[in-house]
Amino acid sequence: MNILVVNDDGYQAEGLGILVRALTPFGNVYVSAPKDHQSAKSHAITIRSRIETFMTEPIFGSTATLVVDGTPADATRLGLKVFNVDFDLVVSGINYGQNIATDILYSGTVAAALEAKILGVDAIAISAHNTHLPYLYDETIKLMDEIIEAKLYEGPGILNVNFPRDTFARPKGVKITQMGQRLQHAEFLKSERPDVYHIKSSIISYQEDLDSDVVAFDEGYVSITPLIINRTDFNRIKAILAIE
Ligand SMILES: [Mn+2]
Repeated sequence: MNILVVNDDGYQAEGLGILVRALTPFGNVYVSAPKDHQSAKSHAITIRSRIETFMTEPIFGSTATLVVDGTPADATRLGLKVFNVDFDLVVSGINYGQNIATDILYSGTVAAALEAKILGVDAIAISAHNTHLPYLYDETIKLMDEIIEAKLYEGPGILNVNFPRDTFARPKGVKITQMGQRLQHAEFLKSERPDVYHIKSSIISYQEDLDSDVVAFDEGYVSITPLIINRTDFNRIKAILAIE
């Protein structure tokens, strides 16, 4: 297999190294990653300025490594273009920090995977509460083995994978989940200047469905949520048409 690894934490991130090392048993692993930290940049793309890139010494046992002075989605676009390779799979991560519920909307990790799918390559996004978890390397190999063996990565959208809360010594298992409802509330912190703002995100919890990624995260399971690109609310189309 030819696998492209991308991320949003930057090419020097610990989680990227774990992912690359975990994927090398499955094929040739190429890396295209942002030069700097690009978390919460969502699906931003650079179209009004040029994007500088450089090839660096292949990192963490990869075949080749491209560093992109741009966003996560830029890194996906350039990785697929610059390496003269037919990629079978793009894997994004492993992100430092979970991407569950509405985190997904802000996530550069998820967007980098979605961008691959938009460009016609199957993709998986992987995130963890933190990337220092000792089991992360072993469990990622195990998980990727199951996903690749069963070709679970093939589909109309991407898979969004999250490792559970870091209070668990190991994941209890894997659950197929749906996106939860939990929200990030913008909290305005005190600032010395009235024209300077410091906005922090704080979590607003909901009564979640039992099969949500939030519940799996809190209860110690790896969650796999299939995500699609088309956001149309088909039920609402039907409801509106029924009124007319
Ligand atoms: Mn990140």
